[in-house]
Amino acid sequence: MKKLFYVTTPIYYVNSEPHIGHAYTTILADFLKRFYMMIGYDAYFLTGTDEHGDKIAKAAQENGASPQEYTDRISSSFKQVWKEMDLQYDDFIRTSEGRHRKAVQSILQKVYDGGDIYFGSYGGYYCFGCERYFTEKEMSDGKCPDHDTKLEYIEESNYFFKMSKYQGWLINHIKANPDFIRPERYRNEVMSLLEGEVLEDLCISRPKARLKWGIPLPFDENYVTYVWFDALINYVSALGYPDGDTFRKYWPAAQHIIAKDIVKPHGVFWPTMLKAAGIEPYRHLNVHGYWNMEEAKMSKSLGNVVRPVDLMKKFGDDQIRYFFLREMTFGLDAKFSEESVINRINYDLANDLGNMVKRSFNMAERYFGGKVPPYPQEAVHERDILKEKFIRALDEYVDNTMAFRFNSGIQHLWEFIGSLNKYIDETKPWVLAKEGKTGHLSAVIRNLLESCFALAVVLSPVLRNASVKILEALDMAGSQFDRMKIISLDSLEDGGAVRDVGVLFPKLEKEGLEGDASVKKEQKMAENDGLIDIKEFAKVDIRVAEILKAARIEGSDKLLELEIDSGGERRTLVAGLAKQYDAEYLVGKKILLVANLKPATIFKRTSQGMLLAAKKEKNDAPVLIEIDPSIPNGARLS
Ligand code: ME8
Repeated sequence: MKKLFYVTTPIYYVNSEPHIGHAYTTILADFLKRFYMMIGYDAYFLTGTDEHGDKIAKAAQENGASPQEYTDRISSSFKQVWKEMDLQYDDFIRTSEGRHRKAVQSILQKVYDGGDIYFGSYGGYYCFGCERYFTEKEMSDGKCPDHDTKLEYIEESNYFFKMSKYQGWLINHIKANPDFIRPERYRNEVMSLLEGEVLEDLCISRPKARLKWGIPLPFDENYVTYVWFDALINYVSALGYPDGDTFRKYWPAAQHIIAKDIVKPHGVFWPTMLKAAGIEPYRHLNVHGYWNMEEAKMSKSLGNVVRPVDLMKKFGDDQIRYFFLREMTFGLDAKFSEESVINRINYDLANDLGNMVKRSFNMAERYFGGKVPPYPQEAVHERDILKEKFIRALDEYVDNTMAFRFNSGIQHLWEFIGSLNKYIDETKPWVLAKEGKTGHLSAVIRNLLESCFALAVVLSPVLRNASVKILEALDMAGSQFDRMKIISLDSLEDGGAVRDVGVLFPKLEKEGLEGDASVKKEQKMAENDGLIDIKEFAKVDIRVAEILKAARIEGSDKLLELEIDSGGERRTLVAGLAKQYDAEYLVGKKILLVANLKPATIFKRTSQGMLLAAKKEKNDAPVLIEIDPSIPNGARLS
């Protein structure tokens, strides 16, 4: 039997049109579904819309429509956007559907019958944007930290779920399953909510006198269900809870994806609700950071919204998927700008991958008349070297993707692409051709074509179009991922077709590096031994950042843990500066950060980048390179 994978996005509120934050999470889920299917799983992908509650009722009223008319309209615009972006969910759940209402009422009744719901009265500070009460500890200056609006004190009689009863169970469950909530920072966030104090019970109803738009409580018609208690149940109602086959099949493999805004409902409310209803917990809660636009969190209320379809039309489907997966470190915030999209397209896609493929195909055309050359036995060791590199890259890609470290996974494939470009530079096929070394030339071109094929297969969940183009040009469209076959780098037929692959990723500022020009350029680069091209330098993303906090790391006399602001994004760095700098001295300093360095784990901390320091002699203490404080955080070295 196939292994199973069930991925969900949050169900989005229908009080506004979809924006790129929604698109990001939904693209991730679509990518994961395709990825898991590629590696042989039976995968299921759910998304949908969250349609009840104060917020939606108010939005409908403002739009002069009934809640149902209004939610029909916005819900279908979500569906339309996902269709235009070709995001292939298996089901789309709407909380106003009958199948959902039935499941919510059945869970409420079960929990009520189990004695975990009671009637009482409560007064507390409420955010209408989040539709939940805030504890003193969670609010800032009497305001909601997410919406920056004043919290309102509300007191009324309602039904309560005994969440506190399951607090101890949840703490133990998280301890026993350390990756239940990941990445670690969000597990810590939930643990600090759980371990600090006794959880307040959850108010799960709203009086109908105040709000009609909701699911009536099965045991009291005068109340509707609190929107979060209703919404979270979508993850099981869509599968046909309690006795649907789809529920039985996929629920044990459930993985939720959310952003950091809704950690508490998913990390605390939901698992305790499941426990009280006698349903096993989900497998993983995967939490990503925010895309920030121009220093501010992108949100409906702030109005700086980018339409996902426009973005895709402007830059291309593969390009946007690649950008989203590659640019954000899962769990951390990232900055969205057209400039960073263009950089990824020009450097990673056009230069690294696009040129490598183009050069390989052009050389197959030029030297072998557009046919796959045979593999001469005398050059077998070169294939073995590439095979080893590819196996390492593929394993890292698979492992990191399964652990939700998408950028690291993809980066490993790009390292392999880098080694293919280097292979061309070092073997210099144009020289082999001139010197008549046909056997070696044939091996080099065959290795390159085999590598292009293998990359096209493994990258198909990300680069849906380019992947097909490469496979079609090799007459291999429809090729399945078969690890053994792919890693053999021996999948093509001698004499098979190598057609023109076209320009896979046009550069956005045309610099024309095609055909003969690219070969000439490579020759020139190879002659300039030791020197790097400006574009290679530009791959290193060096930014100005500010040190916000600094502390010594216990157990090390060299290391400091720093918290830095790299322009609307916070990161942790581990730096070997403790011997020469006091932690306090560093706070407020502006430094240079290598922002696109692979994260490294040092003393159990994940260091997300490297700061630049200089030393004259090898054994000198490094001196921090400090930057003029007037340069804004996030400014890139250029
Ligand atoms: O919270 N960056 O719905 P919602 C990245 N209905 N992702 C973002 C983002 C940003 N700037 N802004 C939004 C709700 N998102 C509830 C969920 S689930 C049972 C109920 C994404 O429309 C991200 O996935 O406000 C975030 O968690 C979600 O949209 C919130 O969507």
